[in-house]
Amino acid sequence: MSKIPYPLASRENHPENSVVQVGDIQIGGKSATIIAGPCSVESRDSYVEIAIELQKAGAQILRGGAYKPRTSPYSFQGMGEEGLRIMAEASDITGLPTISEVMDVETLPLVAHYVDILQIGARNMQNYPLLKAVGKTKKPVMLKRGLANTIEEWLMSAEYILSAGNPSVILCERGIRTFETATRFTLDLNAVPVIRKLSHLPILIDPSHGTGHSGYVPALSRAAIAVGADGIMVEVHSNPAEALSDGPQSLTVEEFRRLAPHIHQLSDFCQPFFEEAKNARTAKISVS
Ligand SMILES: [Mn+2]
Repeated sequence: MSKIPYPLASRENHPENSVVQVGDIQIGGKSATIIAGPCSVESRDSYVEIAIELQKAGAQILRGGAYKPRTSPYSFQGMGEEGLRIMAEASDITGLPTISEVMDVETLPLVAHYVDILQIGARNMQNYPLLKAVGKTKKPVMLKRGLANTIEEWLMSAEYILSAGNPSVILCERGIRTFETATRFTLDLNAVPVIRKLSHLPILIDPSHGTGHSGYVPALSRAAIAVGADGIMVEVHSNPAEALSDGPQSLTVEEFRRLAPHIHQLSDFCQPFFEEAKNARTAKISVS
């Protein structure tokens, strides 16, 4: 047995890529997954309306925040259970699964009741009681990388969820804090090939939080697919200027409509490159 500190998350002990199944969607399968939606659920009508538009435009999973970890206690904190109920209704109407952030152990049963994928936000990446608690559920978990955490710390956090009995973990790189201030965070695209080498878990990229500027999101979305990510999660708002959270980094619906087909085309184009890399890697592991 190896001395790897994250035996369940490591590729060495699990050479094949893991695929997380959510309804008809395979995250970590052959084609890239697009998760899209507003940062926060703001009202029933606005959310249902954008969900229908996103579904038509090629989104496969709907995002939305109901419990929001905001830097300021005076900022909009989310709609809470009402927001989750709205997401469930949008899911019924569009047929798309949903993802929303769970902020604490206390509200976990509620979030797990309404949504299909539980998101652990960057600020909670090392909230160990919460990681253990989502590890005991049967819902897929998307684990965002902390904004000042190493890849090893991130995989250790994934290990908490896996070791609690939940095999359905998806990683999401969302930018780390560096000296650079031109963008909100520095999107660490290095993390994709590094995770591919170290782990079998699927990895997505969040270029919205990673850059903080909607104008940079399409380029980094395409880069995410070219570097081998299993998909992207992007923020989209029907009127970004009026958004209650993260408006500056939110695409308009029209911008998303232009981006989504490029992601699917790029994914098809890039697939053979990663297939080859995966075979090489698997062979190498089996001889060592
Ligand atoms: Mn946001």
